[in-house]
Amino acid sequence: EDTHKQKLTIIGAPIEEGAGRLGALMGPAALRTAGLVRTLEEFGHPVEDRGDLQLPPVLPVVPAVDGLAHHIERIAAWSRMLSSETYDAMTKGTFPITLGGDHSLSMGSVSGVARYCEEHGRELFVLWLDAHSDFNTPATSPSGNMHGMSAALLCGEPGLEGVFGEEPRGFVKPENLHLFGIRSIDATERVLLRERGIDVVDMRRIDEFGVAKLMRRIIERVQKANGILHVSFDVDFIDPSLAPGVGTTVPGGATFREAHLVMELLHDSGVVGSLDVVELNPFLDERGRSALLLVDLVASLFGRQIFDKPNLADQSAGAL
Ligand code: 6HN
Ligand code: MN
Ligand code: MN
Ligand code: MN
Repeated sequence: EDTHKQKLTIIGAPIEEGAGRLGALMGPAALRTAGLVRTLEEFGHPVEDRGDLQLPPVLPVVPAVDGLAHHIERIAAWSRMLSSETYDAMTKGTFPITLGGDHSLSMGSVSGVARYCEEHGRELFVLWLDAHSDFNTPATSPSGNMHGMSAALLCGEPGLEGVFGEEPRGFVKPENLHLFGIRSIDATERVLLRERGIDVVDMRRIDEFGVAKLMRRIIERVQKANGILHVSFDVDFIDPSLAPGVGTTVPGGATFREAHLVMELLHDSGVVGSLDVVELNPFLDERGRSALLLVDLVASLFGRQIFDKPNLADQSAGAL
């Protein structure tokens, strides 16, 4: 899908219980204050803002887990709600943008996208832009914080079945998950990532080969399969010197241009079908700079260009 004039559905998910520090619940509000909706409209997209969802008064009953999973009933309620929201948005032919809120929301948002893809015979790929691999389970997590478990849940790792219970859910094939920008992996995650053969594009690889080559490889896979790419954007993908508004900063993140280039390449590819913007914690931000940078990056994903894109068909020196 060319994301060009596609209708966008904004889904606010003020969820913070999946993280170790409070404050991410203010994320959707800060992104709106920073001009997210206005910016998307500037690029010609009709926007339907569904506002912020709220937890239902009665939470689902979740059987006890083997290990540690803080606030699993609340995460389960969010996941079930968000899964039907993104599923519904895609079924209506729109592009869902889920605003967080901590990264546990992707359990729901991506699950809904996966359900849609499965029903429509489209192959789903996921680009997980993050400092962390989010591949813990209750049995392996050192913190018990569920924002560190969302990628594992989506790939069907055991121990998190209670999040959806009998409710419909979708899955991501481990071979279609691309972690990108990674620089913090728990020892237990490392084992699981290797066992499952997950593609981990860590910062070392980005340093050596550059964003463009590494992104094209992923984009070409999606294009060849006529697939749909979901982008899950964790603020801590970006270097903390540029985006301090997040609870889990790790030094050595993407630079300003690396982050923009990822978004520009994604825009030009036309394969992106849905987006999460997660982990913005306005309580930790400095004068809104992380929120403003995120809005700017989203603008690049939806078509903002500095001037020209290079002609890939002709890479002779003159053409570059
Ligand atoms: N995130 N691996 C750590 C944990 O507690 O499991 C950090 C997780 C961070 C999660 O950034 O979305
Ligand atoms: Mn476009
Ligand atoms: Mn994350
Ligand atoms: Mn992270």
